[in-house]
Amino acid sequence: MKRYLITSALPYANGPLHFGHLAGVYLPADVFYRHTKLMGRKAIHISGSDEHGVAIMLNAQKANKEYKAYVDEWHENHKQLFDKYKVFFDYFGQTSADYHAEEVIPWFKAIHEKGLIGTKDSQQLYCKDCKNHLPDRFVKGQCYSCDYEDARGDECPNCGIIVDPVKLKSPVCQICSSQNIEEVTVTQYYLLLSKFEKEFKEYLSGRKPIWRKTVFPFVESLIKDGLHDRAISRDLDWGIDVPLAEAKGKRLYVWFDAPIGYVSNTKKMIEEKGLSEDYMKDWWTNPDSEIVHFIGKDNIIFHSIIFPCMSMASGRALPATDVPANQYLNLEGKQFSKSAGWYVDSNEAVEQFGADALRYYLFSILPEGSDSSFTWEGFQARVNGELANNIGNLVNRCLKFWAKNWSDGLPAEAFAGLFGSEAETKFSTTIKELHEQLDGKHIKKALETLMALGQEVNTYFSDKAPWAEFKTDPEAASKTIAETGLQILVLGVLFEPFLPDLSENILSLFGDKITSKVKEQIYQGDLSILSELVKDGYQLTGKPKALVPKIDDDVIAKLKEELGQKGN
Ligand code: B3M
Ligand code: ZN
Repeated sequence: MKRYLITSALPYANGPLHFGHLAGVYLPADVFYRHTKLMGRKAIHISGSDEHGVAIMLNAQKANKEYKAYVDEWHENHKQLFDKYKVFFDYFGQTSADYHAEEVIPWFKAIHEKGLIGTKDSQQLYCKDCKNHLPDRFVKGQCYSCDYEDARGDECPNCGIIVDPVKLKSPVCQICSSQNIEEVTVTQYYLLLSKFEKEFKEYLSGRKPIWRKTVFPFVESLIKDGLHDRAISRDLDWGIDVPLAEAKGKRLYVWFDAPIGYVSNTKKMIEEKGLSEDYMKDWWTNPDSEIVHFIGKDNIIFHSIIFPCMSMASGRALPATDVPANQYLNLEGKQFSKSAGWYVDSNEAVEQFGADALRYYLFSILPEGSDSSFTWEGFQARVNGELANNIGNLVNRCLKFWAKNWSDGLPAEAFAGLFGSEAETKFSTTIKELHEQLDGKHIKKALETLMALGQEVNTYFSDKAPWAEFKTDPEAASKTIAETGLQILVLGVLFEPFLPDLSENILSLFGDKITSKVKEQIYQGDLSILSELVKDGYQLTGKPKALVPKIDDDVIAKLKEELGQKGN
């Protein structure tokens, strides 16, 4: 049976996560994972903190903290944020932990033994004042391509080129701000991708039908003049040692060890849960595994070229099945930037509005095919106009009326009209459509499909007006409530991947007859379980309360004002 290895990009333990990270990676991965599990398939969701690299070293130094203490703090911070947004991981580990290095070493050795890692001399900048080598972000200067003043040693944020740091004009050391910089020759280890071109291209051609239109052609364009060797070592004092006796003092480049984190964290998960599985045989090298990497578009090269090559070359993992990379989410039209104050604290937001409202809005603007933008007004409009009006209200009106007028339960006959009805058929076909969309990772579309169904139920219910019906024909009203109520139960189940809290709140009103097995059966579209459930009538448990609070204008006005002030 197929099993799903779902991974989310390991966030750098280096600062707060904003809506862009959540919408670009973690929320879509969470929906896909929850959907896959509800379908009764075997799946795990793996991620963890990415804790090496120059950016982290610089920020830890600025914060006057030890590297390990610094990354541990952000690791905890991110874990708590994911909990609040109801993003579930089977394991969320750390790349600075020993178990991770223990997995990275055999990868390096296996690739090295195949002759696919070698040394090369290259030019590097060296700060004569603080006596540090200056790779990547340790140096800034003027871009040689677009003249932008603040280009980094790894990339130019203005024109987007991958920067060769020795070519930067007027380079400045980012550790001590000195300009007393010279060029020196250093030996580094390289991943010899140029020798692996044939194997990679063969693999890539098989991916064409599966990968997104925003991913596959981009990957093709990246390799149009062949695969290039890439340096995978650095002269730094934070990172995993290059595991060769002659490589004293060299550390692995962060992007070599980070993706192996998916594998090391799977191993650790199995160990901690005490499972009898083998992380390689059962998961990473199992031909039945679908390996799905959720990432943002800036990580495509690593997940669709470099890590697949590393995986195939080492024989320690199969290459990715799918790389559903998303585009960027902006904030009111401009890129999120903490330093420029153009930024919303995602932790404060979830404390204020809860996971349902934010998840709902973020899914509705998911940057799947193109960049999109978070706006406070959009948030209010979507939550109030769609989620609260069509779903929250419907559930509230119907189930309250049920609880009030049939507190001992509705009789079996009241439900009968739903079975074999058009509404039931509509549910069945929509559920199939939903499955297809979610299997294809079209999450935004899937939510639209589900909301359209909810809206139909809502319209039907409003048109029937059971509160008026009740006065003249209570039996007719009981049918309306029973049939709508059952549809709400199904909607509640279908909402689980998107809005797990809302789903749980709805289902809790239906009591403990809704076991996880019943839930799965309904989710999978087997509606025959419904007649079974109501065969002796059905009684609600608990009192329905407002599920989706509306967001007031003045709350939004205040948030917009705060944003304006921060951004100035
Ligand atoms: N930490 C990049 C990022 O957060 C990086 C992803 C690693 S995935 C192996 O954008
Ligand atoms: Zn310096």
